[in-house]
Amino acid sequence: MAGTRYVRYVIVAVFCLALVWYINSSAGPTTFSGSTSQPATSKPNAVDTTKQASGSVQGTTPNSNGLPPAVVNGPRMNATFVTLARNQDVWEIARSIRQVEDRFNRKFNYDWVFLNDDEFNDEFKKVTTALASGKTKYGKIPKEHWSFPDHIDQDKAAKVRDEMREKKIIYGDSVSYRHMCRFESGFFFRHPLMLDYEWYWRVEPSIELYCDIDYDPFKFMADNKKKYSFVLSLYEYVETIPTLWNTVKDFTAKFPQYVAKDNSMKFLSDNGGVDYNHCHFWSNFEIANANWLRSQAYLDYFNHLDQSGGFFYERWGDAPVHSIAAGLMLDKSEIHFFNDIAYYHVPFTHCPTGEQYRMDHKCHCKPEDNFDWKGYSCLSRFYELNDMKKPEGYEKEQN
Ligand SMILES: Nc1nc2c(ncn2[C@@H]2O[C@H](COP(=O)(O)OP(=O)(O)O)[C@@H](O)[C@H]2O)c(=O)[nH]1
Ligand SMILES: *[C@@H]1O[C@H](CO)[C@@H](O)[C@H](O)[C@H]1NC(C)=O
Ligand SMILES: [Mg+2]
Repeated sequence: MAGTRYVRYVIVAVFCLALVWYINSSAGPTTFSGSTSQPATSKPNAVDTTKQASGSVQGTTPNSNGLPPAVVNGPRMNATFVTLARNQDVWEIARSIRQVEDRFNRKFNYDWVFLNDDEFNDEFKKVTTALASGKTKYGKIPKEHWSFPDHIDQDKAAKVRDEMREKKIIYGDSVSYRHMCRFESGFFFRHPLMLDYEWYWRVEPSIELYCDIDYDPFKFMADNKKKYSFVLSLYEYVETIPTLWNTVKDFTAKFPQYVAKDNSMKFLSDNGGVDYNHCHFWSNFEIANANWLRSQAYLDYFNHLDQSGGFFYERWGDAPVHSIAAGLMLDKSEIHFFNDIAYYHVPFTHCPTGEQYRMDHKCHCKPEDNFDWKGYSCLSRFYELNDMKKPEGYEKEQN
């Protein structure tokens, strides 16, 4: 035992001496100029940045070894990013755009539509246009899409907000949050700027993307006949939607022709549709087909819900509204789970299960943060409904 310890001391001492010699022998102070990514053992001091910038460096030749193209070639889909935001969200959305561009869009350059109930200011436009690689467009939401419909009883709505404030229900006392949820449920896809596109990818402020996306998810959706997609799913706060399911049942009784034969009822209900289990796709991320939302079926659905007043007499979120529509009116094969889009929106993370997978896609999320298999996630139901095999190691991520 004592012998091996002695040998270890000698090795450590020799290593330290070698390190000191190496540091002393490298000419000049050690600088870490960010642009090169050489292994730590090769000396960066040979790079003269003043010459490099001048453009005609002696002995410099283009790399003809076939580096991959900087931008992905091939067709683009008729698609856009869409963000609803206020002027004061500018730095939060700036972070989101940076991440989406770094991980995906710098290679694809899709457009970006920004919508607001107010006029966007110059700073917002300047910052977001500078960060986005595609065309940026800014739209003001028409008043009718962001206000109380005539049939809403204002006193009744105000009383509900007071009650919800007392009960400390999240956003329960907010008028603007209700307008936002109603707008995202029934109007954003009908904004004039959105009519130019078939596909959209919704992005909110302060989200994160954790893995490279090296292919085009819009094209994937089109090629595989998908209409709606998600990355996180969970249970809705029941206090915000007490009568939503009954209102949906009235709708399907009135319009049975809109219910898909091979639907995802098993994701939404544990007793064949009698009760809602509150599972929904988290709609702050969505890649979906806007023409589906513009279909008569979806518009009839939205109008039916809107007439009931639940956006104001309760606090219906666009997540359960979209999810129930997708779950009942789409074929279950038309809904896609994007396992490869690692994502964060406070407070939940989708970090793909499996180390090899995360390495291959250059992910930087913390595996323990993955919400997929936790008790409050609905992803298992989606897997079971669609006979999908859960990834290896998922059991270890359940707690
Ligand atoms: N223009 C505008 N956007 C809003 C308003 N309220 C929320 N949003 C946007 O609507 C989305 C959802 O709002 P957020 O505060 O993130 O809600 P949460 O994700 O449910 O906590 C985000 O993209 C916000 O920027 C509003 O009053 N005006
Ligand atoms: C894109 O899709 C929208 C909605 O379907 C359509 O109106 C528009 O003409 C399409 N644009 C192109 C270039 O195909
Ligand atoms: Mg949000």
